[in-house]
Amino acid sequence: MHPHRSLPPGQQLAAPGKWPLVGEREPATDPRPWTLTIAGCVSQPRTWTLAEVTALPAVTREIDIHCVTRWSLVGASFTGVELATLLAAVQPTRDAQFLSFVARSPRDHSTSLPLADALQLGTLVAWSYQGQALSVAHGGPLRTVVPDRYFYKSLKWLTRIDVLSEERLGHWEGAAGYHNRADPWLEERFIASGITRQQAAQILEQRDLAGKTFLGLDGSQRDLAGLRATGAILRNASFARSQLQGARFAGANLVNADFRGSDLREVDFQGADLEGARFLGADLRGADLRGASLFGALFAPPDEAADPGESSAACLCDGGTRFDAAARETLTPRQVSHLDPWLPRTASATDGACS
Ligand SMILES: Nc1nc2c(c(=O)[nH]1)N[C@H]1C(S)=C(S)[C@@H](COP(=O)(O)O)O[C@H]1N2
Ligand SMILES: [Mo]
Repeated sequence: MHPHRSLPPGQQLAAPGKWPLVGEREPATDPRPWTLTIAGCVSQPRTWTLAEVTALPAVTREIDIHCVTRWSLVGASFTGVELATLLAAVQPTRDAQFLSFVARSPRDHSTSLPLADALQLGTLVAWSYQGQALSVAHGGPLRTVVPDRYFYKSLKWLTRIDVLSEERLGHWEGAAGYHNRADPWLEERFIASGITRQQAAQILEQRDLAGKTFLGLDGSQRDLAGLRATGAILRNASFARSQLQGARFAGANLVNADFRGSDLREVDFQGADLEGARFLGADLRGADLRGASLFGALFAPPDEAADPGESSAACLCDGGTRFDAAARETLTPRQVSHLDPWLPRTASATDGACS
């Protein structure tokens, strides 16, 4: 087992008392009462009402949450029923190899796990967090919590578990390019990019990625000044030590992007998804990060940092670097203390003319 309360590599603690919201924000609107069904390769398919689920033998466990976008929440207390208890009631057949957890959500979100892993990890079907009913935004009335896997394996608004003989990849594991096993201790965040560095060079030559999708693109150590990448989907891209002055990344998905040591002067990051992005040693003078999502983003080395490969320099900002007041709420205390001079105090302080 892993030493209690240590953090997996590349993770930092979320701001104390803050549980970030990730992915879908609410379940599908559906007037029918909540039910949980387990079907597929089982001898006794079954549907439970919510009252029946919560009447099953409950356990309370402290579980560490590790989001792939580099924030962790340790010792979160969840109450629910063990997946093992539910599965014992339906009796998986000999063909049963995989589970697909399906949400009652706008996109019928799903995620998958090998049956053996789901059991061995102690997967919980939870309805309560720190002694309170799970909030709807965090997956209430019912969600799974899978210890020792990145949190995208923990499904909000669970309504069905399909027991399968063959694997059916979920939302993040399929086209989005997230690693299918997702072991945080092995940093299994993304599948390897299918794009070679040479292909990346060709793609970047035009300096126009606007609206395009390239996962794991290697744009490191390049002159990309003025790059157009508005609305592009560039998860896990590397732009380490690149020249990106004046680049346009408004509304882009830059989850876990690597901007270490890059020149980001005057870059437009407005409304971009920068969760888990790294800016150590980057030059952010004049950059605009208003409306960007910053959970897990790294601007200065975290306290926990002992990663020898990590540049130890904090990023550079100036009076022209712009953040929302919300950044103060989403970043960790260490990040806030470094960025303090450039973070607006409160929403009312930024539009003070109203008072
Ligand atoms: N139904 C549903 N479940 C989901 C997601 C989602 O988008 N929809 N996102 C996953 C991801 S990536 C994470 S990190 C966690 C976030 O849960 P939280 O919003 O309660 O922190 O839910 C996971 N389960
Ligand atoms: Mo996530």
